[in-house]
Amino acid sequence: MEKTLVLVKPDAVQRGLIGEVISRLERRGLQLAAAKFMQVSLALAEKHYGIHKGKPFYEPLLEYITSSPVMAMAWEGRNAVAAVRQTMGATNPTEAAPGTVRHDFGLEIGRNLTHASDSPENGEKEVALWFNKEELVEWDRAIDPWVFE
Ligand code: IDP
Ligand code: MG
Repeated sequence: MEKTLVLVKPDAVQRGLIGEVISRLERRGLQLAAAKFMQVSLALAEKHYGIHKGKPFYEPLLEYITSSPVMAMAWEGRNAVAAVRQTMGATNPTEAAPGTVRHDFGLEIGRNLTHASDSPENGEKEVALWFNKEELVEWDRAIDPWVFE
């Protein structure tokens, strides 16, 4: 099943929005595969955001993601990557669609509340970067026939 990494970033944790984000993904029908509340090390932040190295927002981004704990999660489901990106909204909260997390709770790109993998390949890679095999829970969910055709 397709997996995606979701981070409830430090701003959203500080603002008490962990439950809000989880609730939206749960209600949508996505299935939780792993979760941990953690302080992100600089080394992990650099690996996770390596693709942005050299960009003007890279250093502030590392500072942001390591500034306070995050809630890291792996979610799965058919088309989980696209579905979760849609629920989070566009990177810049003032461009995110109403009803998305970033629109509903954010105003600035540098405090945009969540991370979500941007492709199935990156979903696999990022879940593997943040979670080891024992942390990933495989379970059968009784409501699946009522979510997936
Ligand atoms: P994404 O999180 O929607 O995938 P990316 O382009 O991958 O967006 O950027 C990663 C993160 O870097 C964003 O979520 C945001 O926190 C931060 N970021 C991106 N562009 C800017 C910017 O122009 N200014 C400040 N922060 C930025
Ligand atoms: Mg990205």
